Amino acid sequence: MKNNFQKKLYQQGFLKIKNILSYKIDLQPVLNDMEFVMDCLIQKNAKKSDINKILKLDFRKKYSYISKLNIYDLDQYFNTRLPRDHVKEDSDYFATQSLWNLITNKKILDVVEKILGKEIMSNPVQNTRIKQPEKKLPKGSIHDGLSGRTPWHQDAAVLNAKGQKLTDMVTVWIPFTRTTKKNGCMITVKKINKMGLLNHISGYRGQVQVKNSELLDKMEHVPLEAEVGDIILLHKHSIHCSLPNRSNHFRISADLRYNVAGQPSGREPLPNFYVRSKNKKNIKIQNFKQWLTLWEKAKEKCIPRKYAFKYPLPTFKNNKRDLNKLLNL
Ligand SMILES: O=C(O)CCC(=O)C(=O)O
Repeated sequence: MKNNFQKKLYQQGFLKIKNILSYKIDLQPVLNDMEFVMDCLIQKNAKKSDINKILKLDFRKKYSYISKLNIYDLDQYFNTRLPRDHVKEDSDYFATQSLWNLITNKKILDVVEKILGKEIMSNPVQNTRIKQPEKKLPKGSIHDGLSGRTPWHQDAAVLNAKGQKLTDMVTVWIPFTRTTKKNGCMITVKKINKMGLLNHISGYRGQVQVKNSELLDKMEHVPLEAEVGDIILLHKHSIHCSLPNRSNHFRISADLRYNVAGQPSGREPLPNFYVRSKNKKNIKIQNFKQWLTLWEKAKEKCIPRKYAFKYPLPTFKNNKRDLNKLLNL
């Protein structure tokens, strides 16, 4: 039997929970840590004579400055997870105390519990995204989901084949800035999650993308706008993408995921650990340092194979689960 929360999420494909996080307590620490990373990058990469001046700039100006320095894979310094490909000893990622606090935030877990039940694991499909105004982006980044538009996809499709079949996962999308149609909120199509997992293909720079996604462009969209303090939940089969940031402001967000304990994470060997359980002994990862150790151990395992995760693409070998077939087109 589904509870009201589960029913609503399944009925629509998304749910907005208003005003549950505190900017000061829950969100600003993450932005402060991002700024710390920027300061480190400035110290390392800026012209010596500029460093003191640049360090005095605000968040937005510092980021704009470093984004022009041609730093290899810049988004990765601000992203919570290992890079998808080319995992190396010195691969960086944004695993900070503030993010650990967010992943294990009681207010978030209370909501997740209503969807997944009392046995919950943090799922390693996680991102933090800093999106500058699109007009400031280099051409190659406009269709890159970390810094620009995100293609139409379902979150279940970013798991490996086992995860796609067996994992009950929910996405918790968290804005650090007010997010609107103008600055690139996500959009979705109501109830489209009910179609189940669709066939995906490899899109721009290997990003996973619904096959025939141009059909979605023509459908009626729901903009997933949100205020700071709100969170948005996505059903694993919700089809969504994000709009371009056509504003003059930054759009910053995190997307965290959780799965029912005991099911595959869909991204082995990346960290997948209990964050809530009736049996306290299951909560083995209890602080930031232990979490970071999990990521470092995962990195060691990923270095020889060179990748952190791979998408099984195309998702299905035949075309029975292509969007156009299911829409009878
Ligand atoms: O924040 C975005 O632009 C995209 C997020 C997204 O697609 C996701 O969380 O699956």
